[in-house]
Amino acid sequence: MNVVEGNGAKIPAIGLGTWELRGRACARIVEQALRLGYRHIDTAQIYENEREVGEGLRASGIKRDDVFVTTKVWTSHFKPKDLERSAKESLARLRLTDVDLLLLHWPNPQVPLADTLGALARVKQAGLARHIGVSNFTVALIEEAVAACPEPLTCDQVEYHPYLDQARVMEACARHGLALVAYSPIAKGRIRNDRALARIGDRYRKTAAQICLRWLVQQNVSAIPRTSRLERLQENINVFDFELSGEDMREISAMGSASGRLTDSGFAPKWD
Ligand code: 1BO
Repeated sequence: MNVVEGNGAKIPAIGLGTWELRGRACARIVEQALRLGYRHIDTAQIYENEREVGEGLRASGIKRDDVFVTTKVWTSHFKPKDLERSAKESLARLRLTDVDLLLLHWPNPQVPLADTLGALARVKQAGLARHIGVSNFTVALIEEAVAACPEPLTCDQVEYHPYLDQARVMEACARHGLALVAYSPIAKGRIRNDRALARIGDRYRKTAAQICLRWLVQQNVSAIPRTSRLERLQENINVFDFELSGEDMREISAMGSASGRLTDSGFAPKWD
């Protein structure tokens, strides 16, 4: 299996993102993904689907230890007295005794970061999470988190695709041995209509989405495309039988800009 390493963790290079998947449809696609060969499922408290992710996992018949499961603590549970309880609630919904990776979902300036990271490290030490990390952290926050966390951090999970330049975050991750995990890796579906990527795809007999995912994998990034469609599940994981040339890699990287973000972070806590 192709994996991306982050401070001791081996994260499968392609996973299934479950943001905005709910109910039966979520359980079914998780089950189908695992049956197709996916070994990495990403959920979060705020997605309100941890229960269904656990159902899909059990229905697939794949052994728990063969699947890399990530969940994320929402910002309203960042006070040390809340964090462990909230992690245990996630495990109860998933019906698991631990997760492979537990992330702080979004920076929360209202709680001192060192306090939250101390609590996150204790959750790991208690055996509830095999690895811990962060999500949506900027370069400055990665530096602060690495210095403050009593346990090694495994990754920063951020929005990343060809339209969004994340070079500085990638450099910060590499400096500290963190993996970068990309959410919205096909830019909420926009990549599927990208003419430049489709043109590159013609040369490799691959779709624009596969070119995009391959571009991420070749940068040693783990990508978690979301889909609720079986044919797209198949398409998204079929990216390990070809290699993009250096020239194509550079052409795709040149498409990105600092203003390419698509995620509305309006609901996340505000900095003063
Ligand atoms: C609110 C969800 C952003 C990606 O996890």
